Amino acid sequence: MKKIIGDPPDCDAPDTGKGRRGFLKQGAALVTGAASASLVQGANAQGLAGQPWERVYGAGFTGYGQPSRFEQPVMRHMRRAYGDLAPGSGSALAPIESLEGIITPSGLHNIRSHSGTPDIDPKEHQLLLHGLVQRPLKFSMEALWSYPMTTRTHFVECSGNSAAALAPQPAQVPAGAMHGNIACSEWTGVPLRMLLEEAGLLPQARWLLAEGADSAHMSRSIPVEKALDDALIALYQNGERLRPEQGYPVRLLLPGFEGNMNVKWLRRLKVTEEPTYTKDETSKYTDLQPDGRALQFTFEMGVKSVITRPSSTMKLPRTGFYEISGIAWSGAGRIRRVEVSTDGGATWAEAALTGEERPKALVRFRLPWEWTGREAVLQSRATDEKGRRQPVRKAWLAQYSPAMVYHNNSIVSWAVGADGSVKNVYV
Ligand SMILES: Nc1nc2c(c(=O)[nH]1)N[C@H]1C(S)=C(S)[C@@H](COP(=O)(O)O)O[C@H]1N2
Ligand SMILES: [Mo]
Repeated sequence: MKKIIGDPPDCDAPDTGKGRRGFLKQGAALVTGAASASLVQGANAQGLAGQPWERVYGAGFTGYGQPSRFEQPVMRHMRRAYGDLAPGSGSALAPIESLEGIITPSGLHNIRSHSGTPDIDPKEHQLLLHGLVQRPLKFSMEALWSYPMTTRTHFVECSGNSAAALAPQPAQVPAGAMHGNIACSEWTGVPLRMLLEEAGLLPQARWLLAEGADSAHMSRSIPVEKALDDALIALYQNGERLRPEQGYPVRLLLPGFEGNMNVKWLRRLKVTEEPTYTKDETSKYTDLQPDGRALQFTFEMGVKSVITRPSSTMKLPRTGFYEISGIAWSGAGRIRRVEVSTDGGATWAEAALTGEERPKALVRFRLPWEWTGREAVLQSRATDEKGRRQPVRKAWLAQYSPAMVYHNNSIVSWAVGADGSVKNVYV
């Protein structure tokens, strides 16, 4: 028999036990709330005889890891506008009802594309910067990858997110199928300001045309102030190169601005004096007013939140303690407060926040809740650092034409039935 080589020691720092004690203290408070852990009776009842996987050698390493096979059902929600005719047009929404924390795994990032995902060879792709500049420049990807970079966490939300929640009747679908046209990633790239300074803006420069290399040549006009502020030429997403669906090899990232302006597969930036009035900002992405006129250039995404757990189509298996959990964000900056109601907005309690120090990023909110078995209506209401607060659904609807489909940031309501079923309702 071969000698068995011991597992090499790892280099983890010793556990000080500090964090653990804190956790145990908090845990004790929760157990009295009758969470779902079961009581152990007697030493033999602990099941320490072991499971089959404890007695065999485990699987080998993988070059690129995948979720547990028991998690396979966690998938994006497809909204393919033209079905098989154009399988990459429309949206694939993030399954926010199955996710926790703040970062959306890259493989579950929402996708919103007008003409599919182009298969771009980075050796052939270039970014052109021209127009009202002293020195027009062309960047190969090799060149872009060698610039100084910065890393920031931001959400990207399609302005059509939650349009499904404007349907006359509340759809009974998972939260992500309605409100999942949003994701939050850690993005790394070159500040656009750096490239603009290298090219040298002429005094008349006011706008930038940003154009994608997909067959739709999706393009938008960007105010030069935003380009010089926090705009990023994004090259990495959650530590690895951008995913093809997110704009590989290069996308424009405009933190807090509507998803559409975050041009993927970026091939051209043209500095102009006026907006270009592209097809994508005239035929679409305008806000229809009650009098039939369309308001153009609503760049900043509103303050918003959604309870993800429990949410539509879920079922509470028992009465007792639950943690209400959800996501909040604002295009204007940081989230200052999220309040949660369990009685349809009659009373509100302040939720605990995680990640609220980051502007224009997802924040996780949580609130403990004791479900007694009675009917309840769960709502969340976010307020941002500019003091803006989510409107109720009726107030939001009153601002626009009934045909308006963009920028729905109104309060979302989930009704819990006496049987524990959770339904989408309009309040
Ligand atoms: N070139 C190009 N850029 C694009 C799009 C597109 O179809 N083509 N879709 C836009 C829209 S409408 C949105 S909401 C965001 C979505 O980004 P994501 O797919 O990474 O979530 O990309 C924007 N950038
Ligand atoms: Mo979008």
